[in-house]
Amino acid sequence: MALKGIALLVLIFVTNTLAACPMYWTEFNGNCYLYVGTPASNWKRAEEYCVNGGSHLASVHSKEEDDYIRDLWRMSRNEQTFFLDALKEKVAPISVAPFVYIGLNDRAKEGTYEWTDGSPVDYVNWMRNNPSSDPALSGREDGVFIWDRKNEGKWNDVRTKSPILIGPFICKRPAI
Ligand SMILES: [Ca+2]
Ligand SMILES: [Ca+2]
Repeated sequence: MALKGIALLVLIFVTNTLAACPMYWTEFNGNCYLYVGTPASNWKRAEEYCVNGGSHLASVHSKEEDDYIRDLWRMSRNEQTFFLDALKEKVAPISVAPFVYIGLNDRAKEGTYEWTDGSPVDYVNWMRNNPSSDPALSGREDGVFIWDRKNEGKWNDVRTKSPILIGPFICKRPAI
């Protein structure tokens, strides 16, 4: 009996130790998420960072997942990671609102959106007037971030290689 009890405890210990997600990642509905504030990056380098660690920029498939990611970001973010203050004079103040990169993009075909992790596009949460309706703009804006303009946390298509839009991002991988 005692041995069985110990075996059960060991099993619980091992199960908990071999958590479904790597250290520092958080689990939600069978996936693991990592908020990365450092290094802050543009969309392209953010995706490269995730890929180097065996993941991709986060894909979002439901309002629940959207809310989860937004909460993770709002809890984790440090306003110091936004390097835009020095640019207030040069860009519209509106751009200073916090943002976080996710994996949605239309790099392969303009106007056809895909997730970098290859999952289907079955949910979107675009900000009004996005993706940009001006073809000159949308043709250059092929990555996406969640933007807290007016604390709305909606999605905006943006340039993937911007030297200015340097910010945090969220990587996602399946739980083990
Ligand atoms: Ca585009
Ligand atoms: Ca846009």
